[in-house]
Amino acid sequence: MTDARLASLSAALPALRLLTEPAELEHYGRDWTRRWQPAPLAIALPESVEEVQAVVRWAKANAVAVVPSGGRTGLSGGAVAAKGELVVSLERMNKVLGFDAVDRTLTVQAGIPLQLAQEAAREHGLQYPVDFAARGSCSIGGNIATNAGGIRVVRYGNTREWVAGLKLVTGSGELLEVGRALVKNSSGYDLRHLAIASEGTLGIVVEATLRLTDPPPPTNVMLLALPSFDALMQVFAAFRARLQLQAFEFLTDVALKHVLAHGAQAPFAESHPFYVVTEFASDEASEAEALAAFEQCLEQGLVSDGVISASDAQAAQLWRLREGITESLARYVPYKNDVSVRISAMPAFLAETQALLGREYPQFEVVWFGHIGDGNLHINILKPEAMAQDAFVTGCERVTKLLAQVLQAHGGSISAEHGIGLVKKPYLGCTRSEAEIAVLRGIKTVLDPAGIMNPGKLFDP
Ligand code: 2HG
Ligand code: ZN
Repeated sequence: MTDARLASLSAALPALRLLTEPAELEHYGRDWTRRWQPAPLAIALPESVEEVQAVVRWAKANAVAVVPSGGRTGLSGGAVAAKGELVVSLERMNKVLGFDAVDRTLTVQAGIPLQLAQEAAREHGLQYPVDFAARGSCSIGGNIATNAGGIRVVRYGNTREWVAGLKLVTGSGELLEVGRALVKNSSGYDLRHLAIASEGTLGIVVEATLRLTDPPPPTNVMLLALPSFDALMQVFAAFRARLQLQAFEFLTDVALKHVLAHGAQAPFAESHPFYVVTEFASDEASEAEALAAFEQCLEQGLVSDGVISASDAQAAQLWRLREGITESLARYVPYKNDVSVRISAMPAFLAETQALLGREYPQFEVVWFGHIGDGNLHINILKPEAMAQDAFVTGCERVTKLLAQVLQAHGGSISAEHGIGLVKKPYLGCTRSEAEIAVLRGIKTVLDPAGIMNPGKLFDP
């Protein structure tokens, strides 16, 4: 260990596990964006809250920037360490700490993967309902840091709704226990909500008490084929009016083409421009309602075909068509947009955005999909193989500036659920006013006075 700072860290905390091998720096220094060359100083793998506090205190005293790290499945660069930062991975803090049947809460260390938290809830006959495709690799801490959403927000809401309390190690190394899992608590500012979606810029979430709910009802999954973009929101309204929707997701034929090329099975003999995957609570009445909604949409020319799952295996197959998209696109190193508007603003926003992207991206393949029932669209632009990454990103950023104007006009957000990180930082102003950003900065100064917590993410120092 030649670096003087690392020698000092090892001397201060001899029991702390530190990784410094080039392959380890590379592995822990990047997230799923794959845009930045990782270059962390080292990786710290603390095992306890006290150890996290000690690492942060050391970092503050030595002016070393800290990047909190969960599963690194993020798509905005929030967990990237490309500037000699100390990555603090919570990977070894991955246990369930407690379950309370009366409060219906599960207390976990923040490094626990989402899927393990979901399974722990199930073992107690309950449900932790936040869910998305990266469930096996992402961590609860990362979910909290980005207020992760996913495929069941239309029914259950975002991560924010399910965090009853949490422990945060601030940029001063102090431990704040916020929320206390109280159902009612009117005692001033709710610091829990400051930590949620703070992207590691205020501190490190080390523990969380998650709210659980009744297990999900039996469900059916339906895949609908749609002839036009305009039909999407009308089909959503028709299904929402008759059914208790657990999910309402959409994808285009281009997205489906990539998932099929990746090994999924074609759902229909013919291809259609747009598809919806919807899941709804099922009983005899709701199956009849679903068919009635389908017939109604068919008569109005809003859907052109449909299939309903007859078994769990078939439901999983239909879900794969939606959940497999990100993985099937990964080899194109896509430029990702994750935008949202109010559901009521969706039709006008969709029309304008479609026109904008059609005009500005004639030479690129553009893949649309997302959580249409939440007003959240994912737009992935695929990099042509022969094109250099830098030129591609520069080209896309020019268009994102225009998209940000459209978002601003419709009162939308440049990041619905992936966070701002490095990728969306230049466009924060389309969603937050200058006055608001000044308040955000002020809050950071209080909780992270030395500016060591994930600097350069969310906004510049
Ligand atoms: C999803 O909804 C994820 O599948 C990833 O948020 C979206 O890859 C993306 O752009
Ligand atoms: Zn998503």
